[in-house]
Amino acid sequence: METPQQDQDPKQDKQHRRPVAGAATGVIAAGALLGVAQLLSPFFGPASSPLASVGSAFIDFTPAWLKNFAVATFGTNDKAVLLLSMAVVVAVLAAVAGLAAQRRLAASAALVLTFAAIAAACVITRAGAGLPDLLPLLAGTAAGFGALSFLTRAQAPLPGSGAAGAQPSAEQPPAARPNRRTFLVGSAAVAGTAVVLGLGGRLLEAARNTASQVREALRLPAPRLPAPALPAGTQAAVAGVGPFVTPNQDFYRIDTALVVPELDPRQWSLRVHGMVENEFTLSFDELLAADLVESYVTLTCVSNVVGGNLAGNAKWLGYPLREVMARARPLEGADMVLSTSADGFSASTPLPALQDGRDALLAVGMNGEPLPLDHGFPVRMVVPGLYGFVSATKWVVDLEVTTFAAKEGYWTPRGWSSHGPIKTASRVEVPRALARVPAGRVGIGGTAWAQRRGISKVELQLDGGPWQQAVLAAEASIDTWRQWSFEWMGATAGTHTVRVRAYDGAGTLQDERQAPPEPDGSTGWHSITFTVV
Ligand SMILES: Nc1nc2c(c(=O)[nH]1)N[C@H]1C(S)=C(S)[C@@H](COP(=O)(O)O)O[C@H]1N2
Ligand SMILES: [Mo]
Repeated sequence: METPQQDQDPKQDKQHRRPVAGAATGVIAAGALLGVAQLLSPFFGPASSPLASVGSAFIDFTPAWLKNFAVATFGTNDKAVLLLSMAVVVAVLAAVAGLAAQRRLAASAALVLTFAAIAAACVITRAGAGLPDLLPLLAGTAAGFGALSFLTRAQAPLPGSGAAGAQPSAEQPPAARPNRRTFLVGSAAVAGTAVVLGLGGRLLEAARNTASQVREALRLPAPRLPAPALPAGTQAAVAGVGPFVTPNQDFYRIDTALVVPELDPRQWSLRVHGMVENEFTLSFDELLAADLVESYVTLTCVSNVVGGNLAGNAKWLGYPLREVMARARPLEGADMVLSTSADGFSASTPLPALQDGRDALLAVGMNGEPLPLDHGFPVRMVVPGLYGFVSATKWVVDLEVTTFAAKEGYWTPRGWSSHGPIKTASRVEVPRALARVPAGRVGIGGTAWAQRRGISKVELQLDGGPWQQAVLAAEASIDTWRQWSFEWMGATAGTHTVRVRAYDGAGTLQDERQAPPEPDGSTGWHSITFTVV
């Protein structure tokens, strides 16, 4: 065995390396924990993945200002940013546990157990989670702690009683060469195993993803009532304005689901209950066998800022919610339908919006194909005229007829409104902000929307001059957005500002006052600056 020769000399670099080794040990052990959990979680429910559940719980605690900041700053990349931040936090906590282990394994064990307990609380409070969902975390924690103590021992001799602290002293010699090799080889082995287990878990997960397999094979029935053909000229006459119908892969995605729910339609059912005369459940087959209709509806997110792109227009295929309500027969006094998704999100939709004849749908199809998984497969709600957070529940499994006084949707206790009618909005899409365009004729164009009311006029203002009327593209319906354009003939060199405003179908002018998205949708007139060269 190695014996202390001197306090400093050859071991000094070793001493300097120790904190790094401790931190690395913690990070590698966390990798082992996550790798084992990842390998096992495909055999349990979606909540059993500790990272996913911790992230989801974090999202659930996100207040309006933070959600708004995240969406405004990162847009639809908000989840990637969250995952990256989580990775950093996990690495830091793991490094702390690794450093603690160098001093006292017991202290580190207490830390690891605390982290595991917090993760367990996140797992078990997820929608649809049960006790077995804790098993991947438990097994992972055991493996992670095993790796931590093994690699800590391999780094250096532990202080004998634990009381001596980490600093090598004359009585507690620092590690010598053989241990160092054990440590490096052990670290590589544990890290490699963790990566293999994690990747194996991913493959297993993909293999067990019946939702995407069933979706691939699914043929949707033809609608009893197809959408009327789009009128000619819904696309604005200038190049560069987005497509009138948003392709599925370009459709904005906003939700609280860190991991997209994978629902097997054969197991899916919708429970309709609450203040109704007739409670019932609907299976996917029953839904497909019903009289489906098709409708173009523009969805909008309440988090959209002035000029933002959290809006999309699609042709939806679905079963009218008015038929669902007619079968349920709501009781006197009910004024809200709380729709809940498989992952626990919920939306409060005014009951009249589901009964007044608009195309409020239990949608199964989007632009001619089954709903993409991340847009709610197999079934979601689509309600014209209401922001998504109070109407467009994806992966919907439960409709409770109730009252606004009795129940709240997901975002309401987090600082957002209980109601969310869509506000009139308009934006400039071409020229792009800060674009440089050639002098002469400049095509200006964009989109405006006021679902349920329609758009009757769009005006624009160049460099603070008089308001001029834009050319409106054809209107598909009052529930879809409407494009507009304007040819500026004599554009002169220099920097210019264009500002836009819309009037809804009743002739009401869009609100000029600048307001942020929370609590019930942004307002203000969009303007951009561009340069003619
Ligand atoms: N299950 C579930 N459904 C949800 C949400 C969610 O977080 N979870 N977000 C809602 C919000 S805020 C919006 S704007 C729309 C967006 O639908 P999309 O992602 O298909 O564009 O979905 C709604 N439905
Ligand atoms: Mo939203």
